[in-house]
Amino acid sequence: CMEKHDGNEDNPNAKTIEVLQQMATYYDRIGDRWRTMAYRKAIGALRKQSQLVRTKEEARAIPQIGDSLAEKIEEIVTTNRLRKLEYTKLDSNDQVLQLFMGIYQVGYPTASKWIAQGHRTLDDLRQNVDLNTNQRIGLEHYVDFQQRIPRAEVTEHAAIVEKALKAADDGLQMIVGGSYRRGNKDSGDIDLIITKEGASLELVRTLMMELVIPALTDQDFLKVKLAGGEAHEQASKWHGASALPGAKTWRRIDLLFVPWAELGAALIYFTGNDIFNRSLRLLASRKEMRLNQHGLYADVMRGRGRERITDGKLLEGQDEKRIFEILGVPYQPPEHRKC
Ligand code: DCP
Ligand code: MG
Ligand code: MN
Repeated sequence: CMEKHDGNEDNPNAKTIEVLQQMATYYDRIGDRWRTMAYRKAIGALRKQSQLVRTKEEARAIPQIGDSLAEKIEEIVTTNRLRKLEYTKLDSNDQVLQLFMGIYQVGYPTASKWIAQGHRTLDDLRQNVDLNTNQRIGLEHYVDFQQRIPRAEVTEHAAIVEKALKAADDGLQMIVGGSYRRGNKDSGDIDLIITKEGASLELVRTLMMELVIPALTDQDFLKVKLAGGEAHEQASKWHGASALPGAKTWRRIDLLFVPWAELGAALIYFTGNDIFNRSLRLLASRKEMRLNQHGLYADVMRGRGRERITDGKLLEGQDEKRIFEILGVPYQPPEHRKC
């Protein structure tokens, strides 16, 4: 990944970093943003050390590392393992947590609340919890949404959408993004990036919301809307479920509305993977630039607390390759964008 450009492969703290990374991944998965951040900061700081950090005192001397992480670092170096990580893997509540978090839009707070209320199975939830509409749909289609979608089926869904796009407006264009664009043999959902040459977001959204989505719903391809469409911050997406004609299995589908001027930045964002995106953004910020799904910007003004005051000057939004070029990174084809 991008980290390779930092030349840190032979770090003396490689083992410690590996263990801490597993903890960070765990906390990230359960949605504990605070601990995830603390671990990531510590990992970042350890990467910069030229010596092995052995004791908690040595670790504590590094500003980004607090007491509790310092103790864990000493434990890893002296015992070559971390008990906390092993307990974490064995924790049976964690398995229920994972089961519940597999429901569409159910995150750590909701899942852990249900566990605290004594629920342990999907049937418990069905019978005893007052679920909202999306949670109910997510639960009804739990098995569907958990299944990987074979690449060939993603292609078929995309072809149906493409046909509806052309019928609504000849100029509408579609690119299959996400794991499919990275060349994966199966995907968790179907990510379709939709744009039109020269068009604003407003135009793409109007065509989609007024023509394409109603048509695809009428022909019974789109089954249900889960999010998107109207409210301002959701204006550029439509999340829902689709099924091939005659098929019983519903698939998760994300339609992403993109103005022509932002296509390159949107392609990078929606191709991922998410870790690749994070490392590319970090690289941009190190070069005093900012990358998001709308574009690459320079001269971002920041206040005293590093908070952003202005977006800065747009350097590039339209051309995906040009964004890599300005960042000074060799162009990575989508198949290489896995970290
Ligand atoms: N994305 C991101 N950060 C997130 C969520 C998404 O950068 N927190 C970007 C990168 C993803 C892309 O959006 O590749 C699509 O998101 P998906 O959740 O659909 O993930 P993938 O398509 O990569 O994988 P999957 O096969 O599980 O759908
Ligand atoms: Mg996807
Ligand atoms: Mn998606």
